Parts: sequence; C-alpha cells; structure tokens
Amino acid sequence: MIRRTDLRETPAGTTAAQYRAVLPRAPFDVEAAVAVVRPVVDDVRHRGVDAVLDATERFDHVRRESLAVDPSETRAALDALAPDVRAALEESVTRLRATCEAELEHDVVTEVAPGARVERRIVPVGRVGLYVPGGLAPLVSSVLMNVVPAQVAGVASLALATPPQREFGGAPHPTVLAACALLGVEEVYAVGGAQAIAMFAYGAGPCEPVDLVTGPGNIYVVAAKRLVQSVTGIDSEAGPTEIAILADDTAVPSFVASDLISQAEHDPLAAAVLVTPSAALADAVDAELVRQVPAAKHAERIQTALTSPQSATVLVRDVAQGLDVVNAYAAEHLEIQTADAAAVAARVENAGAVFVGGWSPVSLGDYAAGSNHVLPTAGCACHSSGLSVRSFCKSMQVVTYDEGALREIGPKVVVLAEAEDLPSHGEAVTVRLDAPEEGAS
Ligand code: HSO
Ligand code: ZN
Repeated sequence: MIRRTDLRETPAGTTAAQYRAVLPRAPFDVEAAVAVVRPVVDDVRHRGVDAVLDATERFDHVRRESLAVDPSETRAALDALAPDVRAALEESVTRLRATCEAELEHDVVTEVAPGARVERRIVPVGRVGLYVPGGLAPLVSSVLMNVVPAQVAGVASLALATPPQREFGGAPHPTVLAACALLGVEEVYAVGGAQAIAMFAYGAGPCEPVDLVTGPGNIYVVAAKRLVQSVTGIDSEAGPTEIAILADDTAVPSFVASDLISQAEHDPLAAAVLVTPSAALADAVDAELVRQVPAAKHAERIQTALTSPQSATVLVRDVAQGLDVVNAYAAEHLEIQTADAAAVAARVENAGAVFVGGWSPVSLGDYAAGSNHVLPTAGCACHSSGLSVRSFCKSMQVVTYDEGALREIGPKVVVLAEAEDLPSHGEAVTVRLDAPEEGAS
C-alpha cells in the first residue's frame, strides 16, 4: 500500500538536501492560493464588516446578521457538552497549562560593567486573533492549543474566529463554542477562511485589529496569513500534517501502522513516513496497514494519503542512518520506536515534536499530552518551533547606564562611529563626555 524507498546503498556522507530530494512532500502551492485570496483580503480591508459577511455567504453559504457569537450561545454550548468530553478537555487544559507555566520565560538583568545594565524584559503581545478551522473535522483541541498558551503568556485581549456551519444554523460547531466558554473566551466570531484572517489583520465591525494571528488552517488561510504580514504577526504557515516514525525490529507493527493511519486521517495530502533498518518490520507494518485501513471510518482519505508520493517506507542500513534521514526530513511529528528510544531521541535535531517510545503516540500529543499540536510542517522544523507560551511573548531590551558607565565606554563608541563615518553618532556621546562631570565642583 505504501511505497518503499531503499536507501541502504546510499553512500555515507549523503547530504540533508540529497535525502530531502528522495522524500518528497505533498504539493502545497501557497503562491497560487495567494492569487485566489488577494481579492477577498483587499475587499475586507476596504469594506470591512460588509465584505466579511459577503465572503461568508459566498464561501460558507451562510448569511449572518453579525460576525460575533453572543457569549450566551457559547455558555449554552458548554452546558450542553457531554460530561465525558468536558472532563477530557479539562484534563487536557490542566496538562497544557502546566507546561506553559513552566516554560514561561522570565526577565533577565545583566550587569555588563559597574553602572551598566541591560535587561531583557518579557512582554505579552497585546491583542491576538486565534483561528480554529472547521474543515474536515471540528478541531476543538486546536482551541485549547491556541488559547491556553496565550492566556498563560498574559495576552490581555484575545479574539477567536471559526467558520459558521450550515448544519448548526449558521453558528460555529457547538463543541468549539463549548471549549471557548470553558476557557473564558468571550470574543468569538463566526468567520472562517481568508476573510477571518483579513478581519483580524485590518479590523472589521466589532473586531479591532490584532497584533498577532495564530492557528492552523487550510491553504487559503495560510495564503491570507502570508498576505497580511505587513500589518500583523503570524505564527507560521502550517501545511498538511506529517508523521515520520523511526522504528527498528523492537517496534510493535500494529502500533506503528495505527500511528501512520492516525495522521493520514487528517487529509489526503497528509504524509506518513516510516524509516526503518528492518525489512521484517516494514513487511509487518504493510500487512497491518492492509488490515487496519479498510476498517477505518475515513478509509478513503487515509488510503489516498498513504498511497500518494508524500508517504513512504524508507529502508536504511541502521538507526544512525535513519537519524540522518529523519533529521533531513524535519517532520512535523517524529516518533522514535527503537531500542533505547530515549538515547536515539536525544540525537534528533529537526522535528516539530518528538514522541519517544511505544507508549507516546502522536494522537496523545494531538489531544492531551500537555504538549502543543500546532507545529512546523514542510521542513520548517529546521528553523522554527511549535506554538508555545513563547509565541505570545516578545522580549525587549532595556538599557540603563549611569554617568560613570557612559564615561568609561564612551570613547570606544566614538571610535566605532568614526570607523563607520557616522560622526554625529559619536557626537551624541561626546556632548555628554564634554559636559562638566555631575557631582564635580
Ligand atoms: N495532528 C494535528 C492536530 C490535531 N489532530 C487536531 C487531531 N486534532 C496537527 O498537529
Ligand atoms: Zn492529528
């Protein structure tokens, strides 16, 4: 079912770029989508709320009176939520909050010389727009993954947008609304797609512009995020989900297969990649896929994802070469199911998140591990991190020198200013050095 790529003969010294070339990714042409969404984004920018309502009618086939969801509606959704779903969401929030609180960065003061102080001050972003997709599934877990780190970071103003659904009378999915109420999010908009991102960036009707937009979405949402970057920050351009599994013959084939299937369930463009030195494991996983896929509810999209070129079983000589392959690929999610998994995981350099050992499936991280599931895709894990409390903070340096400290370093500043032929820079220091010393009689 899943194609096989044999890299066992690949010479030592194969570069990351060479490995990347044999592990293709799904087509994700954001530039083409930019051309599609530009008129929508421009319209919202110029006509505001009317443009958002028109786009909602056009794309979601819902004509709403207003963009905002009344807080009484979100509270009613929480009251109607099944108790077991509520308990699961609450436990997920507790774990996520614990990691966010532990990861919150603190101010750092460095005394670089007597009287010379540089402080790094952490400040939360003022206003954030969180996007929660509708799409193939109501991603209620994405509400938690966005809201909790923003709240722990101390973001004062938080708005959430999620598409209206025809089957719920033009309101967003009730479970998504219930999660908003659970977390105390009161500013909720029934707006999806590119128009939601434009609404956040430029403001529309009751929605004031935000400083930062975060959250996953389809290719049109990603394209809109790319377009609004001159006026607002964004978290990342998330593409289709990816799972890579580095496994040896100690792995349980049914576990490996079901984890590949779990992420293939998201999208026909999802990527599932097994990297293994064991041909026996590869065969056993194949057999499991043949057994498990037809029994899955979303068998069709799973089958498409697994049989498309972005998915593969990659045979390697040993775990060391497997590490080279997975580090080059830089998957959104990487599982390590090998002997001494912790030691192997310690050698991973590029992955959005790493799941260590047979008892840490990606699905756990999707919902309730305490980790965040908004992660870099498409190889961006080489330079970017997943969403975290840090994504909602900025740091700024605060410089405080007293007179003695400036007198000490000042001549060196003047020398450097002259070396750059910017003597007026030096003058701003000299004018002080030439002033009578404070405290001198
Ligand atoms: N695996 C997805 C997140 C998700 N899974 C939400 C289920 N719900 C991207 O990391
Ligand atoms: Zn998932």
